Amino acid sequence: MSLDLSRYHLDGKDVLLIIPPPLFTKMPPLGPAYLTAYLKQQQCSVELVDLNILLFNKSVDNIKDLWSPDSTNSFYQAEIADIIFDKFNGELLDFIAWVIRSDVKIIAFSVNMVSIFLANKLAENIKAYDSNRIIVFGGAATYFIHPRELITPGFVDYFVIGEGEMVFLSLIKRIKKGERIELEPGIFPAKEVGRGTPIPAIPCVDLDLLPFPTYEEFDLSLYNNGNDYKPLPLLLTRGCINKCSYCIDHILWPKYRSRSAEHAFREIEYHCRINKTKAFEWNDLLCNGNLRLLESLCDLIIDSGLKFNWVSYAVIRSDMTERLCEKMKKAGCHTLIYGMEHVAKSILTRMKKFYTPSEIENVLRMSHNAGICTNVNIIVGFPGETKNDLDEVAVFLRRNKAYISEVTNISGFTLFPESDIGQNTACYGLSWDLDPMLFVDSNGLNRDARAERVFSFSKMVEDMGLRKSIVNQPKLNPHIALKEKENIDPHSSI
Ligand code: B12
Ligand code: SF4
Repeated sequence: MSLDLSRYHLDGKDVLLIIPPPLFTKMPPLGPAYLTAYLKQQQCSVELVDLNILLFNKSVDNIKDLWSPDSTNSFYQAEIADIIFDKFNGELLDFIAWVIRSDVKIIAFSVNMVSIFLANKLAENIKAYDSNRIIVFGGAATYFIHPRELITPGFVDYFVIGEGEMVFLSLIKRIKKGERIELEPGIFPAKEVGRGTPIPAIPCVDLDLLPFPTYEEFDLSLYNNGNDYKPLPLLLTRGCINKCSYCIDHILWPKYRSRSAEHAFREIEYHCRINKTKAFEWNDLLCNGNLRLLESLCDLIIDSGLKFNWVSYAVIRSDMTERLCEKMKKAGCHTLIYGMEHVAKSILTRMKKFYTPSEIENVLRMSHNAGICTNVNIIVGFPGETKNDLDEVAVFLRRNKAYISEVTNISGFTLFPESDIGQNTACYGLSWDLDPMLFVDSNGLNRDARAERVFSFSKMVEDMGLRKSIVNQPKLNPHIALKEKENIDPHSSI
């Protein structure tokens, strides 16, 4: 059965922006929403098709599971894309034919590390019909070598690296003029893959200059289908105030920058009035990077009398106060997800997290006492972590059980080669052979032992009676797994 594409009009448009699956389906994706708002403001005509939500809403239950964060534990990322492509082959080929029938020249995809594989298949089919169409990939997956260089052969003309608004506009204008475009900040021509080094886009300094998303291009009724909870994503800041040793998010989003409280509030007011929004989820890495800004925004919300709930990530910081937590609650803060990650002192130090267990305890209790649901994320198997270190986390959770609403993520430690740890493996006492996922730490803890630790810890959290949401232990690339088994050079045939 074909997709209903009747609301979209491609002819005469400068660019088609596609959101390929799989991606979350609770809310519209914020990156593409920012891009379309900016392009429209700059008089560039864009049509946005959220293929992700269209296919998800057509799926039966067992296929819907492919969209769950858990699916990366069962399938390697490229396998998920293969299954979706296979299940929806008819719809996707019809979709490609529909695109090809139009005169839109620039076809862009917003990709993450899973959807990049499906986007590449779509691009391959588009190019097979008409090699003159220009394919652009942007989004989190284009930033680092992995997965950008795992899509071989790639059918992309340009990768946009980093914040897209300004660079994408400039790229579109220059493609339209037929200009020759070489490697430059934010633009990585595909011909450079394997030889050049991409340079991230220069981040926008004054975020108030960017128009906020209105979601006019989206059919908001499609998200969180069948559920009355219809949140919209928001962004107050980009970047982080910290530089934790394992993290790549502060690299993806360099420099901590914020909108003004007034600018963010105008957006909130707009959505409450126009989109009838009753809940928001902040996509910021942390909502409490600038406490004064957070308090000003809470004041504006409280003074306006607008009533809605919001959820956000937050960091543990010792200068959070009871007064601020109470104000946040009054301003609609429903849940805070704290990136607590660990409590053992030696691990926190190596993570470059500068707080103590008693500070964590204080912040969790303060938030809980203010009436905020207080969730935590935990990383298991950090390099050098001993069984005793993890026991300290268990003891902490037990002691603070009454103040913790949920353990949201229990994640097996992921080694990103671009992180501080990945760049300084010797200092952290680890090494890897075939793939970063297969690293062995100074205590000899390998991937299998880490996975075992994740699952037994997760079971213990369950036995404690604590609610838990997601367990992350992503599946290894099957080619690498095979090579590991055969123990031969992985680069020989991949
Ligand atoms: C909030 C968030 C979520 C929320 C999403 C809520 C929502 N509806 O938006 C939730 C919690 C659901 C989530 C889930 C997951 N997430 Co997440 N998430 C984020 C986070 C913190 C912010 C994303 C965001 O909104 N950014 C704000 C917008 C404005 O920025 P943006 O999306 O990057 O878009 C800009 C540019 O990338 C670019 N751009 C984007 N698209 C395009 C397209 C074109 C053509 C162009 C030119 C440019 C361009 O321009 C945009 C504007 O500047 C990022 C961290 C980060 N540093 O970005 C991780 C991040 C995106 N998530 C990540 C991951 C891995 C996941 C999960 C797979 C984790 C898991 N296993 O559970 C799941 C996905 C599950 C699924 N089925 O989709 C990774 C992606 C890694 C990668 N290389 O792809 C990130 C980078 C975190 C990390 N370091 O691991 N996530
Ligand atoms: S606080 Fe979170 S987002 Fe910020 S650097 Fe640390 S892990 Fe990354």
